Amino acid sequence: MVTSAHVDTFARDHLPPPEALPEFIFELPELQLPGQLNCAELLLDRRVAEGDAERLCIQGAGVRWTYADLQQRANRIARVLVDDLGLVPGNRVLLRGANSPMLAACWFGVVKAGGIAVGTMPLLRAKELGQIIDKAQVTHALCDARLADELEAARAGSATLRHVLHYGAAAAPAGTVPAASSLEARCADRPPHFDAVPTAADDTCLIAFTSGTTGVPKGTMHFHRDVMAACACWPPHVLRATPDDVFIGSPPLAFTFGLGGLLLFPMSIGASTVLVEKASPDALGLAIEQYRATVCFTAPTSYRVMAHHLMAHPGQHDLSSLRKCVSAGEALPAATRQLWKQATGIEIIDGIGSTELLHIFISADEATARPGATGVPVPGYRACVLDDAGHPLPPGQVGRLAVKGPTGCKYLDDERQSSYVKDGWNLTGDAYLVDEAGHFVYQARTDDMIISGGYNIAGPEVESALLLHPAVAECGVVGVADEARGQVVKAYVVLKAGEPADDAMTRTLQDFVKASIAPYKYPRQIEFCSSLPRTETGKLQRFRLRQTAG
Ligand code: 3UK
Repeated sequence: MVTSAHVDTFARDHLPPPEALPEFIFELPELQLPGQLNCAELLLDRRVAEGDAERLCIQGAGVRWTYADLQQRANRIARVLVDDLGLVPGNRVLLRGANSPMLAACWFGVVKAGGIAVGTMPLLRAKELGQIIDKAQVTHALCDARLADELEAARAGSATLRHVLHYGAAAAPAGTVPAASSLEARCADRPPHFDAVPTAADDTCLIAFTSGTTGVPKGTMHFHRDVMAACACWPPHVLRATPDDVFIGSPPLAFTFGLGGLLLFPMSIGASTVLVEKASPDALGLAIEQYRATVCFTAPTSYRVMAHHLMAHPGQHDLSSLRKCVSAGEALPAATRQLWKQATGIEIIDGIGSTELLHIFISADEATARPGATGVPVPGYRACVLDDAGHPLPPGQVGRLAVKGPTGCKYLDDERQSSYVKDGWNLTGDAYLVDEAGHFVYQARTDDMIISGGYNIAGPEVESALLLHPAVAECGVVGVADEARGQVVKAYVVLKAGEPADDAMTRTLQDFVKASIAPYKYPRQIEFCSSLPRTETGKLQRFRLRQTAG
């Protein structure tokens, strides 16, 4: 008999009804998971029990923790949550902080105690935190002392959030938070033991809010089994890292790309991870060098900036420790793949994932990577391209990407479930085609397709063409309203330092695009700017470019 350990049944009560769920597939032998499991126990306690106690687990913020160190910290945090703050299994615990070892310990403490971790991006303000707290009915929060203010403002307006503890007060100005709310102080006299709550495989352990560029945030619920399924699919089949690898990267742990790549995946194989707070391309480059990191996760733009830097200042940085580089979050332009290979010799592993599916479901390893294509379905997943009526399209035709596998969309109490899931398929909102060789080729977000003079034009294809020009640092391409053509293609271009933003440059770039892709796709309008609007997870906010264009 499998029984839920959740005393607080909020998550189960707010799952989509069974008929609104996607189909789940568990065909791989490694996806035959037991009905009762706690993913924190499998990823942490089992490692310690099976001989990895003294192996290096997490570095960052001046610390080096073994698996046993992390376990003891997580256990003490679990004890404080349960004994001091009355946490019962199923309660939602908000986590707020930049990536750090302590944030990772909090995640494991919450999940071992049967709580549901609700990660939040550090830059969120009180209003956005308030939306998340209300939607997930958050009862507890663990927060970096330096980020206490906005959470305090959100708590003042919340009927559910009762308990907030802070960590890292030593790094914050004196008096920022009351001494009584120090998580470390409360942990100090706790026993370092805590038996993981024996949750059901389909008890929720995590609610990830989407980094969506528009609209009210959606909470995606993930079960303990989803975490183990994500660890069993892409990492061993595509990434193929080893226990000696040192993981590093920029995505926040509140973003499932970061949670998987920088915490769950390394721990699932007994490897180690580096959690750095500041992960701008410059800081990331320095950290790779400092920690001799071997596996890097970041967004395409970050690879582009790092590559330019490496080539402009040869010998200044030593990134020779790197072995594997993963790109996700948005499409990887062929120009960026090529640039990174020139700068480091490494073929990037591209992968498309989503918050709804937890992690990457289409990808290609170094050997099978093809410039301009994302890859093929990850073992464990199926994917196809459908027309608007939901029928599969033949190779070469552009339609909606549809995916199913062991993980899938489970929005928390949200009507948009029926837009993401149709006939058992997860519809990611991306326009794709499958080429003759079976590679999935990204076109655009379906709502970003530009229709100009009767032609369908994918903005990212025009961006990729522009990025190949040596004067272009970055760019974003959108459709803007036009009386004659419905829409015209407009490019926002950030030039490299010293390049002239004049009419001659406009014509040069237009001719350059016309020479490399179908001429009707060239940007009839080009506006030079100093930066592009991006989300905290590195995604270009095309809707903001469209607003600018009016
Ligand atoms: C886009 C990509 C082309 C695509 C994510 C890896 O990005 C992640 O999750 P989000 O919910 O966004 C999902 C959407 O982002 N996208 C992501 N990766 C690619 N487009 N090529 C790619 N390689 O529009 C997708 O629908 O923020 C990525 C792992 C976990 C994640 N949550």
